[in-house]
Amino acid sequence: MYAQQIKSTGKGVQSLADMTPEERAFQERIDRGEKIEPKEWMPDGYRKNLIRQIGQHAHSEIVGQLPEGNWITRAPTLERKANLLAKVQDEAGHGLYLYCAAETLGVSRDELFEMLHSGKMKYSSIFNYPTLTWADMGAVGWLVDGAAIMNQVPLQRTSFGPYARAMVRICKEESFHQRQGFQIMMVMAQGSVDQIRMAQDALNRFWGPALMMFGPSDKDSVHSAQSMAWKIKMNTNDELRQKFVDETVPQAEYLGLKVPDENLKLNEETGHYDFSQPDWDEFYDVLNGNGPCNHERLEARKDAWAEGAWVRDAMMAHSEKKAARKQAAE
Ligand code: FAQ
Repeated sequence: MYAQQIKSTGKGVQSLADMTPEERAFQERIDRGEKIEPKEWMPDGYRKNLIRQIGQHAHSEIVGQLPEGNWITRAPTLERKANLLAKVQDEAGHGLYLYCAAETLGVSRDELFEMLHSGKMKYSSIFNYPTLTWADMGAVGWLVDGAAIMNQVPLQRTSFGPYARAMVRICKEESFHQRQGFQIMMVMAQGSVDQIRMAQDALNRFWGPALMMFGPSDKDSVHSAQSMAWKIKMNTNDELRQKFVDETVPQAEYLGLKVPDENLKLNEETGHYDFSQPDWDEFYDVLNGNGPCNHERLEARKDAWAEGAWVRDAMMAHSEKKAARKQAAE
């Protein structure tokens, strides 16, 4: 069973008239733009949906270290190695803030990991693709972090306080990551014929999967309606995908690279780019555990968990010893 194999659980949005007085008061707080804090009353569905989204987000940050970690020892210069190492460490930090935010909702970190390892919880589809060349480090920073920020900047205004606050710091770091990736692409795109070819190849392979990061099209999105009513999500999947395309296409043009989409065209009437939808069959295939790296990524996480057992045990033993000493001294 892979992490991506899980049935969606969303339901339709309840109208104000169908709500209990408690639920209505809660919804009105959300509508007024108030933040919900962990110890306050919240509907069960709100709590569950947040645990699902924040948990998936945290897992994505942690699994997301793997494609780039692959390149730390092979980065072309010491400076590039140091930058990439710092970026991968940042992703670990993002995962930790997000696990902490999820824990405030009453789920433990052990439970969250168990759900990842047993396949009950997802992580972003993008991390099931391999990173084959150094140019992929540019494409990941530019496109993957670029898509991540597009989705996460609005989440700074999400209704759940700990999630919104975690997003503020995460977005600052992600935007640095995006620039780091763009700068790698810029050097490659101005380099030798082989380097330009590698940069174009990386864009070709990551474009579609980056578009998939925003989730299924709005008509197929299970959670959007309720999540937006609760301000767990601030925009629909298609809105953010369009925004990403509109911002990224001019950047590709600046690099002298071609976005791999024959239908891509600025629509003078709407002021937005028309573009081809990504391959949704491939998206669902990846979600069902059949992407090129699903198995490898999940095994790496399970091994890391097993190998870290002695650290967790040692920390527990240390804290128990400290607590016992404190109790004896009282
Ligand atoms: N991959 O009803 P919707 C990053 C699932 S962080 C896998 O539209 P929703 C940083 C979805 O869970 C990247 N599964 O779902 C970094 C649901 O299944 P469920 C992660 C996906 O939640 C950069 C089902 O499909 N960012 O990259 C995907 O309303 C570089 C139906 O979909 C976040 O998590 C997908 N792409 O919208 C790290 C941001 N899309 O749960 C290292 C927060 C959908 O019912 C290097 N999350 N699904 O079993 C969100 O904004 C939302 O959860 C969406 C999905 C937009 C991802």
